[in-house]
Amino acid sequence: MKNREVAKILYDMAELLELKAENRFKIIAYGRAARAIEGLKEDIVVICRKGQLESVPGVGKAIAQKIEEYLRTGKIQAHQGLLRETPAGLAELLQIPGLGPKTIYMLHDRLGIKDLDELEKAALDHHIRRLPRMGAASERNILRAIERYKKRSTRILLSNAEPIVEEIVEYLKGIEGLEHITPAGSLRRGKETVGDIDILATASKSDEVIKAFIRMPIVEEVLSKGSTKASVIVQETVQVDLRIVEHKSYGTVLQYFTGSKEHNVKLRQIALDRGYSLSEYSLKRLSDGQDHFFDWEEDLYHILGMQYIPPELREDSGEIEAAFLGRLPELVDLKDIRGDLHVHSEWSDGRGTLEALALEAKNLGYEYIAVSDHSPSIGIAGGLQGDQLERKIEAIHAINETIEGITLLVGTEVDIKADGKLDYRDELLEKCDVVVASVHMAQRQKERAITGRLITAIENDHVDIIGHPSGRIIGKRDPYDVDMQAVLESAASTGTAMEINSYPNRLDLNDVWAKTAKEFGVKIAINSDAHDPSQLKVIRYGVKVARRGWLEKKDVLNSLSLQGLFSYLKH
Ligand code: DGT
Ligand code: CA
Ligand code: CA
Ligand code: ZN
Repeated sequence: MKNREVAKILYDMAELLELKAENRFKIIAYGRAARAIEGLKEDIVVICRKGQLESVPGVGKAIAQKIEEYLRTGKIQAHQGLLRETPAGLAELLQIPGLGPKTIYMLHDRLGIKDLDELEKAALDHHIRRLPRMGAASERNILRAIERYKKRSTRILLSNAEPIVEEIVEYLKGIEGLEHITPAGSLRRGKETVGDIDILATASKSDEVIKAFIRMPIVEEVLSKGSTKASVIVQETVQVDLRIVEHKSYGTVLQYFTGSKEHNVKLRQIALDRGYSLSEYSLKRLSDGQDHFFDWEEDLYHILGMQYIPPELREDSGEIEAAFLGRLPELVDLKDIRGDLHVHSEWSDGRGTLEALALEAKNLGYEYIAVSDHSPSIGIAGGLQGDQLERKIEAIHAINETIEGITLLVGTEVDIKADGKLDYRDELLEKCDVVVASVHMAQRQKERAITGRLITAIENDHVDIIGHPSGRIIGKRDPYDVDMQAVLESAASTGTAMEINSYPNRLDLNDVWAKTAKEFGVKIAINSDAHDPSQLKVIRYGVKVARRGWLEKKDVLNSLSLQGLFSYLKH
C-alpha cells in the first residue's frame, strides 16, 4: 500500500510551500489531503484506479492529478520544482525539532538565514530575540535543538539500545491496560546500529499507556503525542516511538514495523501478484475486498506461500526467494554456542583471573573457553613474553586438574606483524590449543600489503582463527584496505576460520562479510574478545550478526563439542 508514501510527499509539499510563504489555503489543502490519505483503510492505488481520488476528503482536482502522477511515475514535477527552488540548507532546518516552516520562513525573510550554521550564528549573536514573538528563551531553545539534532543524526549501537528498550518494556508492563508489547524496527532485526527505537503494543486503554510512556522518568523531551502513538527522546539523542495498535492487526503491524523497508516493499509486490493488498492493517483479498487479520506474523508468511522469515533476514538480500523455495537457513542460536575462543585474562590486558573466566564460562553453560592473551609486541596491552606464556600454560593445566565441568584451553591472540610474520615462534604456537592471529599495528597499509599480510598468517599451519578480520570499529575506524575476497579464498583452502568478534563496537566480520565467508565455505568463530568475565555475554551480539549473515550451527566453529573442536583445529 502506497498510502504512507503518498501522504509523506504531500506533507513535504505542504512544508515546502510554507517555506515559500505560499498561499495559506494551498498549504492547508496539502496538509489536509495528506492526513486523510494517511488515515485511509483502502489502498490509494485502488482508489486511483477506480478514478475516485476526488472522493477523498481534502483531495481536489489539482491534488488528485499530482497523486495520479506520483503513482504513475514515482515523482511529482511540482514537488521537484519546489525542492529546486528551496535552498537545501533551509529544507534541512525543517528537521530541527520545534522549528516549524512558518518560523523558518520568517528567519529566512528577516535575517537571510539559509542553513543550520547561519541559524546557530544568529542565535549566538542574539539576532533572533529581536524578531516578533521571539525572545531569549527561543534562542536558547534553538541552540539546544541544534545541538541535539547534530547528535541525533548518529546511530547508536545495538548494545546501547537494548537496555533502553528493556527498561521501557518493564516500565510499561506495570501500566494497567497494557496487553502485548514488543520491540520492532532495526532493533528486532538485530542490526549492529539502530537509528531510532520502535515499540509496538496492544492495550485496552491506549490513552493511559501513552500518558505513562511520555511521563516515564527517563523521558527528556516529548516530540509528539497522539491518542495511539508518541515519540520521545531519552539519553539526550535517542528517539523512541511507541505505537498502540489494534489487537486483530497485530501480525500485520508487527511485520510492517519490523521492516526492513526494502523487505516490505518486495513482500507487498508479491502479495499484489497473488491478488492481495498488504498493509499494516490487514491482508486484503482484492477479488472480494475481504480483510484477513493475523495474530502472528507466521500465518501471514504462510498464506503468501512461503516459509516464515526470521527478522534478522529481512533485508531483501535473497530471503524472500529462498523462503518460497523452502530453503531458508536454520539460523544458529545463542544456545548452540559451546565455548568462547578469544578472551583476555589478567595475564595480559584483561581484568579476570583464569579461574574467574572459567567459572563465568561454566555459568553460561559452555564446555570450553580459550584464554587468548596478547603477544609481546602489543606492549601497551601487556602482551606475554615467551616465558610468561609458558608459565601461563602451566597455570591453565593446573586449573584444569582442579576444576570440573569446563575445560580451559590454552589460547593466544598472536599479533600479525607489519611484514606478515607472527609475534611468537612456531614452537611456542605449537604449545597452544587455539591460535587467534590478529592485526593491531600498521593498519593503514596499502591493499596489497595488508592482504598479503593476512594471507601469510592464514597459511601458517598453527593459525586457527583470524581475529577481527576487517579491523573496523563502528563510528571510529574504517576497515583495513583489505581484499576480503582473496582473504576468504585463502581461508577456505587452508581451513582457517574467520572471527565474528562480538564486541559491540567491532562486530567484525560484519553481517555481509559473514554471509560471503559462508558462501566461500569458511568456518566462523563467534568470539567475545571479553576483557572481563562479565563481558563474555556480549557473544549474543555476535550471534545476531551471524544470524544476519545466514549462518547455521554447522558454519560456526565454536558450536562444535570439545571433541569436535579438537579434530577440526589445525593440529
Ligand atoms: P533505523 O531506525 O534507521 O535503524 O531503521 P528501521 O528499520 O527501524 O526504520 P524506521 O524506524 O524508519 O521504520 C521502522 C519500520 O517501519 C521499517 O523497518 C519498515 C517500516 N517503514 C517505515 N517507513 C516505511 C516506508 O516508507 N515504506 C515501507 N514499506 N515501510 C516503512
Ligand atoms: Ca527504527
Ligand atoms: Ca521509527
Ligand atoms: Zn585483538
